[in-house]
Amino acid sequence: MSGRGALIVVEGIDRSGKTTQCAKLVSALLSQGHKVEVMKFPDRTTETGKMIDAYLQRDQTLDDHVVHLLFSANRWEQCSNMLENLHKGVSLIVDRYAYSGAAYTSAKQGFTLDWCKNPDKGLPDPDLVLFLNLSSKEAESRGGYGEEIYEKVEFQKKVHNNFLQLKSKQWKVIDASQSEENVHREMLNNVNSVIENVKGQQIGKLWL
Ligand code: NYM
Repeated sequence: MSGRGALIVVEGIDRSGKTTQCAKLVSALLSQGHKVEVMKFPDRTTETGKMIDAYLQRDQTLDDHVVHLLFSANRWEQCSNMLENLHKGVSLIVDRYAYSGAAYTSAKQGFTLDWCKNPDKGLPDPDLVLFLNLSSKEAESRGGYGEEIYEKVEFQKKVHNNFLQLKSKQWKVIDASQSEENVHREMLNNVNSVIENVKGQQIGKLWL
């Protein structure tokens, strides 16, 4: 049956397994015959993405408000492309989205969750958010964090709490401490039912 694609977002703190699971999800969906594409935010290939990348790698200092707005702009750049794909019946698996934007910036001093959500209001609203739930301690034990700017256990703990405050009815919290295969199966089951259910539904606007 034809119909629009589903917008599926995968969120979690650093090292919760998002990127591995997105790849497994896409290949499973493709082999089931679905039209599907994977996307990742930040998209480091665009002009805003290059500025974000330089900031994350500590090559460039930027005001925290500016960084936040760059991350949001980096998503808005893809908005029309995302809507076009969804209307064509392509489902999108998105590795991080506006929830990361709000959860990371609001872990910084002087930022409220409410302020952080504002620039992303009106983006396409996900049909499903798969939150890979892992404690910051457990995430750190997975081989340690890298060199990027937010990769510190205390900061990740705040980010984790912020994510949980953003939970809404489209969210499914997945225990990411399970085996890779179990996490995959749980994600795939949720995605399969959402792809079927959204076909006749309109695409909503995030946080509006
Ligand atoms: N990040 C990601 C933000 O701070 N705000 C955002 O809006 C997004 C999408 O960028 N530590 C942070 C989370 C990560 C870092 O992401 C880079 P990744 O998935 O490691 O490339």
